[in-house]
Amino acid sequence: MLVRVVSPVILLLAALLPSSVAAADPPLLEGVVGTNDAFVINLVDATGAKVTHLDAGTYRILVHDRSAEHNFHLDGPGVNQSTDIEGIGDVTWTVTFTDGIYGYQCDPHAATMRGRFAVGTAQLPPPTANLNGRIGPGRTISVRDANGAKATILNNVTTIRLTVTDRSKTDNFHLTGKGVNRATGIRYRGRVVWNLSVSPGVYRFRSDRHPSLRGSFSITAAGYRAG
Ligand SMILES: [Cu+2]
Repeated sequence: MLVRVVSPVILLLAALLPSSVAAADPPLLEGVVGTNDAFVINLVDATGAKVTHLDAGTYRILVHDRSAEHNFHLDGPGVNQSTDIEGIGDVTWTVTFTDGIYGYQCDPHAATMRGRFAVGTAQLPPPTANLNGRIGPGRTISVRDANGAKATILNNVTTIRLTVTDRSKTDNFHLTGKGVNRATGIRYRGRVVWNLSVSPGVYRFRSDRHPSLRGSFSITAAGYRAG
């Protein structure tokens, strides 16, 4: 039989430590959702500033869930805590954040009631992605990022500023996806800039004249609970 033995010396040392050292409280953050049933969710630090980046470590999260229509759901690496939708009241969670992206949201209204922050070495990507679309010269079509790399997966992007350079008189550049359906004219040659609101999902681009000229990229929303 295993017996856990605690040294009397360690117990004595613990008793002699000043309580401020032995029991330092983790930093306090405050989450608020649904004040006056408004569709507003927020996470702030001790100064009242919206949380966008935190050092890795342990924190206390005091959540004020003020509405029976909304909840507060905190999600990310090693953390998944939420209040009831119907329930209201205050609750304090003690959580440990590690390097990565965390999100908070109201589950029934996650499309609009959400926020996110980065911890440790992680950084939030800019919510606007600058991309370059190109059709022609010749039978070529592409969408590339500011560094010239092919756009494949864009994480947590909500808007895209897409500069389209159309160098073909016989093809156009046509982008489709959730909330987006934009095209240049087939005979048009020139440069246009589209500011697009995008949602998680696949966006496809093609020439309407030559459907084999096509490609796609995806928007993802890591740090948020799906649905
Ligand atoms: Cu809600």
